[in-house]
Amino acid sequence: MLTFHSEDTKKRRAKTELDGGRLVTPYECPERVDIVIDRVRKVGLGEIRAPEAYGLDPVLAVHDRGYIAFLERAWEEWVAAGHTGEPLPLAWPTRRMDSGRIPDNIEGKIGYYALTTDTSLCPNTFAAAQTSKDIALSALDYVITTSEPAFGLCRPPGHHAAIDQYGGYCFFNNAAITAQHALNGGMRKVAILDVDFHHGNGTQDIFYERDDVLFLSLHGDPRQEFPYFLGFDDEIGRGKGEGFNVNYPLPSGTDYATWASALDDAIARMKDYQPELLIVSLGVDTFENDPISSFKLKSGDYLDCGRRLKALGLPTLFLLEGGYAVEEIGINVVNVLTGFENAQTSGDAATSI
Ligand code: 6XA
Ligand code: ZN
Repeated sequence: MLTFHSEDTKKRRAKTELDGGRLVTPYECPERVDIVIDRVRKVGLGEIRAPEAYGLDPVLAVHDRGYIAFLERAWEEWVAAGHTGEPLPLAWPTRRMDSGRIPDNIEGKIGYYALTTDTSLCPNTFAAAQTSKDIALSALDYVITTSEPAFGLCRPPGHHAAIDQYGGYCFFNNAAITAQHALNGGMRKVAILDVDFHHGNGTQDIFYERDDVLFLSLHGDPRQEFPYFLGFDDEIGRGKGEGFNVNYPLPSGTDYATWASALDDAIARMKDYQPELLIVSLGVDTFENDPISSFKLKSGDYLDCGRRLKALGLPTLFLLEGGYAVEEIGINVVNVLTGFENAQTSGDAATSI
């Protein structure tokens, strides 16, 4: 399987994340990329290619123009205002505070466009987000041209990024950008399967009223887990999109047997939908030793996950999302990909290892 990768994704190197009331070194760190690419090389997954540049049009096809303009200038504006630390939001248009106005002050703008306090802005964040989506789009074009699967080693991740909000380490929604790009290129139906530990609230937001993208997400129950306010199973889409948004909130401590039965349900729904393309938001923070999550998947389980996905027989694009047990992230990501590669097209997909 081809991997699309660029060292430029490592140019975002934030120093701070607000976690448990303290400023810590961010879990979503550039070293994640090194660990994954080392594993891709070690197992000989396949050729590693650099991305092409796609510009901002595919981003503006799913994100708000004002939001993208804000992200492009935010760090410069923050520094020009005399600040020396990394920006975290301070005030939001929360319930009963939403006048619909966007502040002029950069601190106010950050509150307007931020979803969470965990994600600091820093130099090169916009450049890294651009490279991340170029990786995703290059991998998409390869999948469309060849019908072969591909892996986009995206960083920063994307699935929390909503139409006009960043957070949860995400700025551009890579899965949504590629799905929309595929539709604009002539496809009629795309499925996005989000297997990251956290609910893909951003992807849900972007396609919530649409029937040309089936979005399915397996994740920690939002009553207990970030992002807390979306990801419930009664969020099924709205209007034309009703029935095309499927959430599987799962309890803390979920093991592979429970997780895989939700995956099988998602696979059955995708079969019924008959998409022309499968995009997998591939987070491996479902791993038992992940530092910020609470599922109990083991490294070998990711091979089986890949095998089950292969049974769909669809052109498939894998895009990296979360996963922070940095020693094992490479093994776990690449296990999904090799499990997929090595499976028969049909037949043995449900066999456990
Ligand atoms: C709060 C948790 C952020 C989760 C980011 C993630 N700091 N999303 O992995 O998939
Ligand atoms: Zn996650």
